[in-house]
Amino acid sequence: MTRTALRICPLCEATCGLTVTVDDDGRLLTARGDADDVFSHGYICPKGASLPDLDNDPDRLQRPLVRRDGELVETDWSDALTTVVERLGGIIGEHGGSAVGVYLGNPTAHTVAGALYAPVLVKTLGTSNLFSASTLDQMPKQIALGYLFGNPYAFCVPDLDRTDHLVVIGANPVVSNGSVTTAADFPGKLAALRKRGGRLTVIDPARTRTAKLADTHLAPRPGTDAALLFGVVHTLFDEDLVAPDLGGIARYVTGVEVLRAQANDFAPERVADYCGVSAEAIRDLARSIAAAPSAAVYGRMGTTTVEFGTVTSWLIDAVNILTGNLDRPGGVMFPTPPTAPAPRPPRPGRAFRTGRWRSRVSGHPEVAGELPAVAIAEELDTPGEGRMRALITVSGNPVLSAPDGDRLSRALDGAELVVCIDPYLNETTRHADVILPPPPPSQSPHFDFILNNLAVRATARYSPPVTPTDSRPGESEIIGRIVLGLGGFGVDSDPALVDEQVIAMTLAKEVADPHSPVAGRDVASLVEMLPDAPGHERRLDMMLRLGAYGDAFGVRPDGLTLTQVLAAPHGVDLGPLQPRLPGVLRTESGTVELAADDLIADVERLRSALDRTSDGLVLIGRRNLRSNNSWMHNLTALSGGTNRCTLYVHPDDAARLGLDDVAIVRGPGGELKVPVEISADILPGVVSLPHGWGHDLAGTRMTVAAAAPGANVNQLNDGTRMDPLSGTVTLNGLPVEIIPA
Ligand SMILES: Nc1nc2c(c(=O)[nH]1)N[C@H]1C(S)=C(S)[C@@H](COP(=O)(O)OP(=O)(O)OC[C@H]3O[C@@H](n4cnc5c(=O)[nH]c(N)nc54)[C@H](O)[C@@H]3O)O[C@H]1N2
Ligand SMILES: Nc1nc2c(c(=O)[nH]1)N[C@H]1C(S)=C(S)[C@@H](COP(=O)(O)OP(=O)(O)OC[C@H]3O[C@@H](n4cnc5c(=O)[nH]c(N)nc54)[C@H](O)[C@@H]3O)O[C@H]1N2
Ligand code: SF4
Ligand SMILES: [Mo]
Repeated sequence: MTRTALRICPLCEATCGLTVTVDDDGRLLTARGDADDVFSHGYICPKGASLPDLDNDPDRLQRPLVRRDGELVETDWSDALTTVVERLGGIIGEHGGSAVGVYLGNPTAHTVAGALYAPVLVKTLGTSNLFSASTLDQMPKQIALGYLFGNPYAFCVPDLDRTDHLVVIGANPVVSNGSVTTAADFPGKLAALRKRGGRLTVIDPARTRTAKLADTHLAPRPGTDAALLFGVVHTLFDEDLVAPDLGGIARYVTGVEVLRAQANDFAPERVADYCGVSAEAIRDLARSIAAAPSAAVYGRMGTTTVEFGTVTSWLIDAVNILTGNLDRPGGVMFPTPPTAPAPRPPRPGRAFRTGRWRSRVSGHPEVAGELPAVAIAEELDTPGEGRMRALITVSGNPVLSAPDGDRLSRALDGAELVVCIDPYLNETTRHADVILPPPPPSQSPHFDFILNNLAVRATARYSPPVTPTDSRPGESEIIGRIVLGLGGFGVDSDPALVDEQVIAMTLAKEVADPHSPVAGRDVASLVEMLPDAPGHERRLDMMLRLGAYGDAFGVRPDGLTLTQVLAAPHGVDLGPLQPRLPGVLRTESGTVELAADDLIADVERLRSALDRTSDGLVLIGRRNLRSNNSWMHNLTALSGGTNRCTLYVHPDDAARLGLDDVAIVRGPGGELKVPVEISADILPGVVSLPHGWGHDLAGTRMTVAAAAPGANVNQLNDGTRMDPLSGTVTLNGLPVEIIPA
């Protein structure tokens, strides 16, 4: 007998609704797109279709591992959690909370545990050493948002369903399925754009699958987009193309004249050589954005993990603002997720700042509460006062995903304690003293607390576990029990205590806020209205009820509650993006600050780069549809074919360098031997290698991945090049030398 169940796919930002079949033992058999899902309407990609393989992967850890006499051996949960809490307690007692670092990896953005419980763990530790994949990814965007809107989480996303001109810079959504913009079926949305007569422009040094769909494809030299975008800003002023009244929001915007003055030095004719794009093409780009009834400029990895990441991210939104496309349908808009607190009247905030503290060794400024991931190794391996002695990783594999994994490996071996919450014994977790494996997706609840904040359409969709968790704790419970243990309650106490504390604190704050939909009400009677359900469901119900669409605990009887969401297994549709200015603004001035001092100061660095002459090769990354960072190479169904770790080289470069099958690539951090794939789809002077490979390290248990290990591109990177405003390391645009092997 098989039954079917619905699941939101937890594997990428597209959050597709899937229909899975399950056998009597609770094993997933198949997965296909759920045609009735209100957000994804049946879309699925090869990774989603492989969810059963991932769920059933025999290499997935079933029980905790603890290091005894140098070996990782299986143990029971009580022992593993007690060991973690006792050893953490000892280190914190002796050296303080900051002696324990935390690294949050990519899947924390997808799991309930990552959204609701990881922050409680970080707070309980009281550590200033928080790291995440964000500083290998989108942090520059967040810092730019902080300066522009006063809130590094005020993401504005392209209104894909309504735009007339989409400009994609340094992103390949046909392969990645979109990022920092949650939209299921991105390829379908691009096709729909073309069908309604809209335009697609792609700016990318590689002729990617997305670029192949474009009306216009510009191929700049890697790392030069900030100058190119300044050329666009210059043109908008120069040719009088700035939208009258900025499309109706001019009263909320300050700094236009400062930006105009800055753009003076960046005429397209001045930046063309540096960018490798003609002045006329840059002017045409500006004209076509300004002329479109609506347009949205969207940037991703190729605009953030680069030398001028924050300035690039800022200028993307500057172009959106100047062309009247911020906060209007078809432009870029701020989503209203169902679990964010209901909008309040606009209020000025405090000036957005970074550097509220600094890293001990290199003095990197704190950014949005974090320190650069690239600093983990040096914080662990540099002796002295304030040294980080332990690291907890939650769903991360920084040995492969961050620069110089060899140094990080040594630093982890030298640490007093390494705890990994992770289902695999991989390149990072092999260094653990304790590995705490969460159950597979089918046994975990799913709600997109984080990604709904980036979604191009508002929905509320919840997947309870397909099968009840077997005897092992869920990931929320694992973290909850560590938190309780550190708080002196004992690791075997009921993790619901953590939830009840969060609920009590949240509601106390809400009832005291005169603008809250529950202002002045009694906390105890609100708590009583929450369902008799697991802690995360009680929190979800509370958040929905306090949210923009919520029932405000009975005040709006038609409003959203968890009961309503559970009654709609394909999801509740909450409609298209809505204008949110000025309510979202939290800058000190209460305006969109188009020319923050720190951004303007960094323009100087860009100016001095314009005259740089470089004729060397530069390395960029690429993604494959059947891969996901470092951890899906263990599934046979996704391996092989085009998903291989090869170096793309333009035929002219290959001929010049005398390359055939295999090349040696030398970067600032080391060298690698890699197979060559000659491709005219990459710009001459540019080569690309995917990341997340290098599965040949000793001590892992990922059998399929180890059979075709590939090479770790991040071993070429010494991590010293970074965007200083965001602490984000340069992953795209690394200088390399290549010789035949
Ligand atoms: N050169 C180069 N480097 C890059 C990039 C690049 O483009 N080029 N991309 C960067 C980007 S964008 C990112 S996001 C980072 C990713 O960096 P990381 O997040 O450090 O690495 P991932 O490969 O995503 O590893 C995810 C880990 O989570 C585990 N995991 C999977 N599911 C779960 C779960 O449900 N719970 C728990 N607890 N663990 C789980 C997996 O086993 C794996 O160990 O890599 C970055 N590194
Ligand atoms: N199939 C698959 N999907 C994924 C992932 C995966 O590993 N595989 N990873 C997920 C994660 S964690 C993320 S963050 C997203 C990333 O999502 P995307 O950013 O859409 O994915 P990338 O393939 O990294 O696209 C970056 C593009 O930037 C280009 N580029 C590089 N340097 C420059 C530059 O200097 N300027 C310009 N203009 N372009 C440049 C590259 O050629 C590449 O096409 O994808 C997510 N989805
Ligand atoms: S696009 Fe992303 S969310 Fe959708 S099925 Fe594929 S991996 Fe899952
Ligand atoms: Mo990412």
